[in-house]
Amino acid sequence: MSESPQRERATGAFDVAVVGAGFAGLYMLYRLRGLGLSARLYEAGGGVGGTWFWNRYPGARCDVESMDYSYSFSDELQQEWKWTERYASQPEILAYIGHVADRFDLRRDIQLETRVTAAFFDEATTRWAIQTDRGDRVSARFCIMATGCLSDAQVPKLEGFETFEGKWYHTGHWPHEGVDFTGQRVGVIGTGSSAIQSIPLIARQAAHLFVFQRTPNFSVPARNAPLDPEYERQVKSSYAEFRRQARESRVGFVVERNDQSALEVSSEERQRAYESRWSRGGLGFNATFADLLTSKEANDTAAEFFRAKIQAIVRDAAVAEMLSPRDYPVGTKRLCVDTDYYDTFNRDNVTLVDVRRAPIEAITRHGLRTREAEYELDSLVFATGFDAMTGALLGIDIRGRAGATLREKWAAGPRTYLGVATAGFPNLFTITGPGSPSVLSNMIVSIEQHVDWIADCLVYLRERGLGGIEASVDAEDEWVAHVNEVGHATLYPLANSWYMGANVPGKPRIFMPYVGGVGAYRQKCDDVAAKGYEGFALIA
Ligand code: FAD
Ligand code: N01
Repeated sequence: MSESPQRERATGAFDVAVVGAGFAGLYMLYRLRGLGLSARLYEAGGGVGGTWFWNRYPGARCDVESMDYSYSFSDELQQEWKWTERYASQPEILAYIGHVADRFDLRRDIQLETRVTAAFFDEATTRWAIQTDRGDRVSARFCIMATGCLSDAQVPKLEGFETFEGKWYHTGHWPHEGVDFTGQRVGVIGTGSSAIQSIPLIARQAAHLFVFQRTPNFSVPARNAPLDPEYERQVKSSYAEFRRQARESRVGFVVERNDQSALEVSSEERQRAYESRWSRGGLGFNATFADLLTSKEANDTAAEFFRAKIQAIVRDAAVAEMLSPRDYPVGTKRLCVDTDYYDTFNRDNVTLVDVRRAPIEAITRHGLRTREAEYELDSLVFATGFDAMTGALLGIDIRGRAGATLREKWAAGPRTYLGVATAGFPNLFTITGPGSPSVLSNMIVSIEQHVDWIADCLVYLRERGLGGIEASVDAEDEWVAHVNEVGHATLYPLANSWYMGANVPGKPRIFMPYVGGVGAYRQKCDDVAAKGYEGFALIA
């Protein structure tokens, strides 16, 4: 990317400060411009794109189809952009976001390579004071966090880490120039989505690849392919309707749903249904039956199907068994979508190491030691994920009324009203914050919905000459209880997932996203707005 960071320090006052230049921040900036509001956007990275700027590991790719995973706000944009594949690759998505930034002239209000370190609310002026690591000090009436749900990369604290003499990488901070593993002994720690995408490609390059697995994952084939021109033409000819259906759906894209229980059909019919989804590929697998995420018994039939597939693909029975998840239901950790993942374990140069049974004890000068063995490595790849949903927000020293910190308020888990605001922090918005559907959906749909809702809210306040808005404690308590209730009516809490905060030592175990569905959630947000922002206090 040929983006030279703008080095000018910002001072002074804006209507709005936005943090983060991913899909959320860029669209927010676009809307603010349209409203004639002054805005400054700060981005820690050296370019726009967020997730797609940072995650440049081999095989990085979307698992929501490209015709869905794109902005809908401009018909010209969606008509003119041409995706090349069913699932867009990271470089293509990054090119798309860059195109959006240029096409809508967004870059002039974006300050790159600038991390927001603090945001303090001043009750006397009803304004936020924003500080950055580059010395900026600005004030803004509104502060909008577009900091991302999966942007705070986690490298586990392992003894001896600093002594490692090889090279190490995190998938979420991949070098822009790429990495050549040719001839190397490479270790990958983790078997989540990032690992599952990168392992087959690293295996083709490395002399030997060791995969250090703590928990096996369920993964369905992507069946990626060049985008079918006929499908593209069909979608583009009715994009408005296509988008409407996505907005009203459960997950932000339309999947063929089946209202039947997995338990009400014969085992032959069930097998046919799973086979058909498996051969179509992708996340639609979750919708094979209506109760896969609510009935353990139903889910067991899907888990059994996966394990049989793994055993059919992987020739070594012991390795196949190690790759077979047995202690959490399908879909309760995000379902992975892969190209040749399981088959990669048939290669002679790939070794799967079970670090659940024999945990990693230390990183050494020349590799890694588990309780059972020592592995010599030239490079180590951490595919160890993120402090999801709250990490980036709590990485900023955010203080609301009476100097209360968000960190303290959320010490036992995030508390929000609708995932977009939190009591005690007036005029602060969190795009796709905890308590909203966000990571359980096609995130572009959820991002656009939040951004539009916030933009409408700002118009509402302006038209009435109001200085601000703040979630009430009662509305927030009710929402948190509702989010918990619907979450616990599903199987999600049964997994040690990042949805539950389980991947970060010491993080509270709370099911953070809202599982009530994108369409129903949108309706709820619209109702709140229609009732004069019910559950919020309006500030004169
Ligand atoms: P991000 O893209 O994460 O952008 C947030 C930005 O905020 C980052 O650039 C970060 O540097 C910046 N930032 C954070 N804190 C600060 C600070 N204090 N100061 C300044 N800047 C800050 N979602 C899907 O729906 N489908 C997919 O297929 C899919 N695939 C994914 C694949 C990967 C590898 C990952 C990691 C995530 C994927 N996601 C997917 C989720 C993805 O994060 C969202 O789809 C979307 O890109 C999020 O956009 P965002 O703008 O909300 O956040
Ligand atoms: O991260 P993860 P990710 N020792 O947290 C293991 C999106 N995404 O970057 O399960 C040993 O899922 C950890 O083990 P365990 C998508 O939403 C999408 O892969 O905690 N192992 C796990 O195996 C996704 O869900 C795509 O036992 C350790 C792995 O590291 C989200 O981003 C692609 C460990 C982390 O998996 C995050 O995915 C990529 C330790 N100390 C990402 N610490 C698409 O396909 C962690 N692990 C679209």
